[in-house]
Amino acid sequence: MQDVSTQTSTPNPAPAAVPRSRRSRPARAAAAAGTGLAAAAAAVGAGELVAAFTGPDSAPVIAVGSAAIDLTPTPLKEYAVRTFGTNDKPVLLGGIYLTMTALAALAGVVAARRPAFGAAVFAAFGALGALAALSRPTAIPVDALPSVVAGLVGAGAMVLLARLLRTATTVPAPEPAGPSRRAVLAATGGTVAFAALSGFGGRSYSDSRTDVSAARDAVRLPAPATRSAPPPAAAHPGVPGLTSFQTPNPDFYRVDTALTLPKIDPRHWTLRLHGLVDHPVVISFDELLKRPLQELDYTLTCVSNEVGGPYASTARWLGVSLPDLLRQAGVRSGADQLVGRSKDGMTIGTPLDALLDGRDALLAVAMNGEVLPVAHGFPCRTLVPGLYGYTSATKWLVDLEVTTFAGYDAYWVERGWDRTGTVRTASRIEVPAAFAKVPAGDVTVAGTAWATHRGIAAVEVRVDGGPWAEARLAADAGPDLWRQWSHDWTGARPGTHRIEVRATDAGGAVQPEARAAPFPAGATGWHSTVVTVT
Ligand SMILES: Nc1nc2c(c(=O)[nH]1)N[C@H]1C(S)=C(S)[C@@H](COP(=O)(O)O)O[C@H]1N2
Ligand SMILES: [Mo]
Repeated sequence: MQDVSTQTSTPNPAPAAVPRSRRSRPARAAAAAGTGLAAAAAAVGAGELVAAFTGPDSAPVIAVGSAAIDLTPTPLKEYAVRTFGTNDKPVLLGGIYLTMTALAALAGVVAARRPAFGAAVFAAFGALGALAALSRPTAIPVDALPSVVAGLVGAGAMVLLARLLRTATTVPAPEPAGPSRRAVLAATGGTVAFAALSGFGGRSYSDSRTDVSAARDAVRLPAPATRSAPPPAAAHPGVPGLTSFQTPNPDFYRVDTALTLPKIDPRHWTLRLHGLVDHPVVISFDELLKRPLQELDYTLTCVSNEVGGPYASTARWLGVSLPDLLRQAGVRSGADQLVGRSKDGMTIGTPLDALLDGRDALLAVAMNGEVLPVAHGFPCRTLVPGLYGYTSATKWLVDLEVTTFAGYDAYWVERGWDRTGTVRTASRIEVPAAFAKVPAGDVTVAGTAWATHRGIAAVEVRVDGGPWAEARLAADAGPDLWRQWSHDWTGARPGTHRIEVRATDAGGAVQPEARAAPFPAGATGWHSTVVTVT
């Protein structure tokens, strides 16, 4: 190797065997990491582009995230729900992107010496994504394609950029290196531009292809065949700061495993009812709306709700009687489970006796006077009063199968959760807020209690472990709904105090004091709140 440097005063030209660089090690490492990141961006972008045609759930990051949700052990999932609440999905995706960023930077550094090794990292990424996509319950082979293409594009970009970088940093400075260095920059920039174009282009094309908002807007809801009186205004005690009795749709809690919301055009939707029935049924959305519609005011709750937690909301639902449809199909003797399947492959198993004992179970199509929002199951979901959502409230419903518990474990039961999911009696203090400062004297305490389908008979409050006092129950809107309450705590003295609450259901069962975690059958224990009286 000849020294073409103009700085001929350099006393010790580098030995020919050791490539010389004009740049420091950290700068070289940073440049190498940059090529890895650019290659990763190109991989993700290419994946998005292909997924625009194969479906948003087959995009590599979404596929890996969904597989992670399904594989997460229950304690970790509990922790995530407890810690991140409804933000668990952004946290999961953020974690995946962070991990990918770190690995991609590392791959870039490795590739600067051994391009093949860097490429192998991307091939592994692609293989992981493909496996994840194929592991989805609704997967078809083509779902692996976005990850395969992402892996190939990532590996190809990595090799290309790594080779360019190597030429740029190992040939003697400065003459031949100048153009090479510019070439690295140009190639990296081009890769990033490709990533942005394919990524954002693919995503927006995919969004426009799967958008169902126009189809949803076009749905005309027929008037209910049977109307029910709205809950009385007095169902809310009128205490400021207390949860509203009806939950507006945007405030309704949302719990599901869907990283991308299933988008279903009702014109192409059918519901199949089959299995252990005499007459299987296939029904279109239009046919569904032609059946008598009924209203149901109902408080839906989640088994993952902690004592005092927020995963309960109330809406006026509109839908078709599910028990009527089951009777029409003719449930065969021996069957004891109805499994609902969603567009995204979720399975929810409901005890048939709860569906056939006379309660108002629905195939719901509307919520608070509005067509079901996409996040809450558009175009159709089930609701069965008295059962937690995970055993009764299949969103994006496409299939109902009459079967047995002995023969089939639904998604959450497979993961160890109770197969019945009867809602446990719960009560919470909302006013005063936790750690609030309140003036001494008379303090209004208020909150919400539920034992859906059984109903609430009493709520009691006590302060600092003193005697229980019966709270004032607001007007009863029916057993399928929560019951709000208030209580006058008189003569509150300055200092820190602990208020506790417990409810009694209409069957006379007092809420147990013993604390239990949500897993496997719902949390138990009394809610308490600490306040400072000033
Ligand atoms: N398809 C589908 N349906 C689902 C779920 C889900 O993950 N996927 N989660 C269930 C659970 S655990 C609950 S508590 C309710 C929540 O309904 P919401 O999000 O409308 O409040 O939906 C149920 N139906
Ligand atoms: Mo839930």
